[in-house]
Amino acid sequence: MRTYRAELLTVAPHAGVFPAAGLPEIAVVGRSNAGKSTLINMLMGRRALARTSARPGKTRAIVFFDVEGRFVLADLPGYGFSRAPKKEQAGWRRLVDAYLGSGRPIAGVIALFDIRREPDELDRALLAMLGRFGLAWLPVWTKADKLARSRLAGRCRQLDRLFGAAQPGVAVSSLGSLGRQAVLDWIETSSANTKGARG
Ligand SMILES: Nc1nc2c(ncn2[C@@H]2O[C@H](COP(=O)(O)OP(=O)(O)OP(=O)(O)O)[C@@H](O)[C@H]2O)c(=O)[nH]1
Ligand SMILES: [Mg+2]
Repeated sequence: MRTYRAELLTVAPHAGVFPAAGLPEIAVVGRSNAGKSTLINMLMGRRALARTSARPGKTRAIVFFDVEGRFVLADLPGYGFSRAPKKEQAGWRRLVDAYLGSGRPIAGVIALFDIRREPDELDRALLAMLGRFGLAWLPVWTKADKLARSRLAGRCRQLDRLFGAAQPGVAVSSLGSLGRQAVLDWIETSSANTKGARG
């Protein structure tokens, strides 16, 4: 399996400390605990590049990774952490709005959803936000290993209908490499089609 040379650039709790924009960026978004940090590790073929946690709400900042000087992965904080106070949820929105609307060269957004969950109003609000900023997004159904094999294809079709994305979603599991190559291909194509801020 190909692994990637990726390194931590910046942990940014607010827009004032975003790294200088340069390379095309791929943002990873989703509910708290959906598996964003785990997916980044799986894609990069690295065990502990991005910090993961069984406790939701771990990542409260945007974590930027440089991947081989070719593109940037941005691990966005999760939404919908039910015990987070209102003030913190407002903080989430401000940070994510600032990032998505920053005019940085965002090549695409990987939107993660737990394959077992039904979409709710928070998911719809996120998708509305992506639409508002005109960003291309790839749906990714996480934790596919939690579902019986026989139900996988049917569930993916059902989620495709429910989310109504421009393209079918990719089922992934961190226990193996299910979906890994499809997501990597999407990243490579999206970032190749986006000019970085420095041209
Ligand atoms: N079985 C299984 N567990 C997974 C998978 N992906 C993530 N998990 C588990 O789900 C939990 C949350 O994963 P994280 O990657 O930390 O989730 P996150 O979206 O980054 O969470 P926040 O940073 O809190 O927003 C961890 O206990 C992971 O081990 C998967 O594909 N299969
Ligand atoms: Mg995380």
